Amino acid sequence: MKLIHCGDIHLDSQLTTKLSKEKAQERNRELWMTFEELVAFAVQEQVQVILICGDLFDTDCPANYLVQEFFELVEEHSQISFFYVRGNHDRKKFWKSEEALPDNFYVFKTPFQQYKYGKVTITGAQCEGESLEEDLQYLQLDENQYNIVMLHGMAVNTLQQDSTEDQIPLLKLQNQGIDYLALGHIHTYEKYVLDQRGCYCYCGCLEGRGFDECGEKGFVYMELWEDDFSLRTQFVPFGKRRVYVIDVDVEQCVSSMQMVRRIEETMENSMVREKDYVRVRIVGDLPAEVEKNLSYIESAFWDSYYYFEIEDKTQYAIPYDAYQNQKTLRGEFVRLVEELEIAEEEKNQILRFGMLALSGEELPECN
Ligand SMILES: [Mn+2]
Repeated sequence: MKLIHCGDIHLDSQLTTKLSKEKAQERNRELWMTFEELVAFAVQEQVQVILICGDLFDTDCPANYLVQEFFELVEEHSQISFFYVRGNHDRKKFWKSEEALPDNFYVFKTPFQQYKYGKVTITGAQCEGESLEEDLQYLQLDENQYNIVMLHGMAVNTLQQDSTEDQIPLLKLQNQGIDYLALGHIHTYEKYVLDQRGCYCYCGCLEGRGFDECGEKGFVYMELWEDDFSLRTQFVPFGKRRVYVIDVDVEQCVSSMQMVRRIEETMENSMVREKDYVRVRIVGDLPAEVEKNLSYIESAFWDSYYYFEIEDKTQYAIPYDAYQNQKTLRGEFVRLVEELEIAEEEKNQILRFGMLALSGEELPECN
């Protein structure tokens, strides 16, 4: 039997913090198209079951047309069974009545409701705040079955009282007969041992949408042999675009133009493709008088990538020692700032602007 474990598709995302309205719309269509492609992959590989582990939609109230398209896609593929648990982003049901759901779309109306699929049992529950721990009393698995459990939330060893996240108490899921705990919520693929019998796995999201979702995203392709319950899983990188954060050391650069050149060199030797999201983090120590124009640097790359931004992590290297005994205005200023009880980063900014002012330079815009 072949299955796909996916989740965190986040259809109908805002995406406007980084992208223009038009691009955000385009990207939202891409999120949908990638999901369609996942279903096409399932057809091609003769997958029988698709597990969707929450956050199918980014919102409690997704656009009608998307809900319609989703159900149409499900109905068009009656040979595939779709199982779905809701996540923290799509906590509410996006259907009007359970009777109207497609026959091959399965939801868990009561905690840990079970569906039998030959020797395979698929069970799941919605993680809604504190309820999961109580709901665990309803988890009763037949150890002669291959047991897949679907949940959405943060797997923890001990429950944190002050956490606002949906927490999955891992220790209480051990030795319950679980073979594969299919999880959603963490946007990166991760797979671990649960107990002597089973494993737990986050499939990650299907597409990166922001800089907290770097690298390869995709889904888990599962092949299960029902005669001996052996399982082979494989993470399948998917999605149209990838998100990268790349550090570029600009320490020896004395101008913005040199920084651009340095970034170009780094990008040429990277895996980044034109269609990707890129954040270049410039790092290194710079002397105070270096000309550094972030918007100039950024604009040099705007047309080369789907999205490009610069994050400035450079430090102005102030040679404190050199000013230690200097009886000059500069010496006095450096010593004064050095003694201030403020964050190093703030000191650094003050020193830079001060040194620039003392050399008669015009001050760049400061926040
Ligand atoms: Mn989530």
